[in-house]
Amino acid sequence: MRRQTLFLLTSVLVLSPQIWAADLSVSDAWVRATPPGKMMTAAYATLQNTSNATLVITGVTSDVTAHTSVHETLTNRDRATMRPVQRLTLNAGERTHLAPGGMHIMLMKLSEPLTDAQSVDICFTLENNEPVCNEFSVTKHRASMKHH
Ligand SMILES: [Cu+2]
Repeated sequence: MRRQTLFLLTSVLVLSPQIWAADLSVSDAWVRATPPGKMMTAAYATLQNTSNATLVITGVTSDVTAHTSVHETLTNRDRATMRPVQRLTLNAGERTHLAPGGMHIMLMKLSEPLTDAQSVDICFTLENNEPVCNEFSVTKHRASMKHH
């Protein structure tokens, strides 16, 4: 990183404490192991905005595929379809669940299957904030997850 860039970053930190104080807490983070023959899967977690300001998630990235996005599930006449969520807004203190059948993180075009005991790094891109990254455990069944 160049000296000028570092100086700019430092200035932003000093001048905008209200923006940088915003925080996203990610818990119960897990990824479903890929079913046989499938090179896609979904990740789930509980998200909480632990700050006093509104947080907006504008994207999501992972270390296993460039094709990572937040999806919501819509049910229309008994047919479930998924569509990307461009902006996920969490009000101060608000908690939301990414869970099977609802909102989830979609991991597509994987280059290798994901199996039990692996983990995936997933980062949430936040508006006006640094990304928040978390380790997601790969598991076949949610029940086998260890709570900590
Ligand atoms: Cu999806």
